[in-house]
Amino acid sequence: MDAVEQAKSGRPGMPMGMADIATVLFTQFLRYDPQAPDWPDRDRFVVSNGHGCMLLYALLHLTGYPDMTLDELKHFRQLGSRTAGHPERGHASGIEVTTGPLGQGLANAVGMALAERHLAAEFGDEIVDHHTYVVCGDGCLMEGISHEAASLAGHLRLNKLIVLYDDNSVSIDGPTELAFSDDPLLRFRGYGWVAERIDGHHHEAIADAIRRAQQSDRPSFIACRTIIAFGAPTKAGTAAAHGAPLGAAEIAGARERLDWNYPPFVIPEDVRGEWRAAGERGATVRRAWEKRLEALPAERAAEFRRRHRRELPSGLDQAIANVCAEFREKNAKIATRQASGTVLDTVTKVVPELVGGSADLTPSNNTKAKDQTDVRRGDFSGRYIRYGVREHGMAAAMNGIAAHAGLIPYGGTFLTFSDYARPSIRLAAFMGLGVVYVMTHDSIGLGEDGPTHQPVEHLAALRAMPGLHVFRPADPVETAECWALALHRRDGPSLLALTRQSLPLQRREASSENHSARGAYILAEADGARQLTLLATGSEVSVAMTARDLLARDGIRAAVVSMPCWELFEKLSREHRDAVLGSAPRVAVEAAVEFGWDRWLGPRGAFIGMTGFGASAPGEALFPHFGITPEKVAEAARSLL
Ligand SMILES: Cc1ncc(C[n+]2csc(CCOP(=O)(O)OP(=O)(O)O)c2C)c(N)n1
Repeated sequence: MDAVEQAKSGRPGMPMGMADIATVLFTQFLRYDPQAPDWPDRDRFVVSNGHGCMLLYALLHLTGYPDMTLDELKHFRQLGSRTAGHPERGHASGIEVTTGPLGQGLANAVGMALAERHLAAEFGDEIVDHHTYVVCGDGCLMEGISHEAASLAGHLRLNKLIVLYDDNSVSIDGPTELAFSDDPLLRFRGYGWVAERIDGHHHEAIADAIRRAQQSDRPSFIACRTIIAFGAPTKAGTAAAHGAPLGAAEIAGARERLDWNYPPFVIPEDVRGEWRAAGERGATVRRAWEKRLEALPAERAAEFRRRHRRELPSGLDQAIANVCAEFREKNAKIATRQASGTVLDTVTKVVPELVGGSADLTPSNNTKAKDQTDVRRGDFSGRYIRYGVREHGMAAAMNGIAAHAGLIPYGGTFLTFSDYARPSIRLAAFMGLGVVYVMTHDSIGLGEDGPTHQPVEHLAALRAMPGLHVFRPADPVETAECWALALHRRDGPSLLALTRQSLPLQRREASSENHSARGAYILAEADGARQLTLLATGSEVSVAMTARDLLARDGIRAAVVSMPCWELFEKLSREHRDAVLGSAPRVAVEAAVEFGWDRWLGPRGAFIGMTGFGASAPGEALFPHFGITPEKVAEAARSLL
């Protein structure tokens, strides 16, 4: 309450209401070591109700995390402090994931608990055996994502997942009864969890419930009845305490009620000593774990360590080169989704930490490699996750898997449903997690499913997101290259937009260089001095190539630039970009809306693409219907000369 007061902003209610729960958890149960915060077999602790982050910061300080100094607490919510307004992964050790958008943390925790079970199946319980604890509030449970996450966790019986729900019946608008009359216990039991309600201010009751949860064969949901802003004389139990500093009088009253006679930011030595002792408990457990890791066969221990350093195995690049050679040899005329499936068949063999999945579109997304088996309740050794029709839950779980470390998650759906996953994609970008999205059916080219399924604004929307690499490969070889780039990118997410329909092979010449790594490159230079530059991505690269031929027949010299990844192209030097784009007028073609293309078109450019939603018809009929043809590109090009 003092830190919030000092910042003149923040949420004191949750930290005061959940302090008892957190105290029991951090002093009696949670396995952590502030001196080795990234110790792989630590318990994971996620604050899903991230607005209550001052609780986490206080715990990290009290238990002795070196980077969470008292000064950081005093600079809550100030520029450059580790104590941001919501917990941000990377700002301080002990912050497992960025939370704030309600419900995300709970869904991340499902991914963490899943990663734990999978790695335990692979490396043994001696090496991987930890719990995932989550605190969440009413808001997390009201959010739809909590349904997807809890339903998946219940289905898989992730019994080492323990949720402590801040059951305080208050949110921002007032008492939760204004908008919320679910019975969360019934709801979670319905998902296959064990659920109980306890007094969240009664230390023994909390400890007993956690003990029961640790023994459970199902995930556990513990509704802890609490009073928001516990101790505040007039604001406790009311929405007034949720989101604003309490004020001097209320704080003075709380000090009196809680019998706390110290000035702000003063922690008496005996209190600090007890907390530090709790923080030191974990060191012995961690050292014992390190001995067990050392006792593994050297090769297994090295593999475990490699994974946790987020280092790729050496065979990946050769595997990609082999797939590219195979595509060229066969002159593969296949859809890029199919090419992606072929790439996965190969790379999953050399990258054992790759765990795939799809939101119930496996046969369409081509996400399941030949030798992958399903992750199942009771047997987590498989490397393919059936996420069910839960795009948002899948994307959030993948964030949890990536944040957990030891595994690289990828997951598929239709590109149009990136909207259903977007809040979690944004958090992956924010946290710098190396998640890979396999998003197929990337344009009107998908055909008959019609405009609900045909993305038009999605590429623009995804490209607008800082930190996300959006790849739209033009053929099988580019698809393999883009996969290599996505896998090598261990500090941020990548999205592959892939076609349903077959495409001709564009990259026939053998080359050891990954052309897509430049983001955009000259696929076909003009025969002679360049008069025009045609820019295209994905399936429209072949449209541009045919347009180039049409123009050549009229003696017009055009180059085609394939642009599989704008974000990588932007990273090149200006000179390099200028050399690719040239100074001739440009025409861009992409079966999507124009939004964003102006930056590449220059003052004299033209765009061929979509201006509204698609239509239901075979894909081959839709391209001419919407005027996305070589003839239209050539016509636009001629008009610029
Ligand atoms: C997705 C999302 N929507 C809205 C908000 C804004 N918000 C922050 S806290 C909150 C109310 C949460 O209520 P509860 O979980 O009961 O928290 P408590 O009042 O108990 O602290 C809202 C709407 C948010 N952070 N995330």
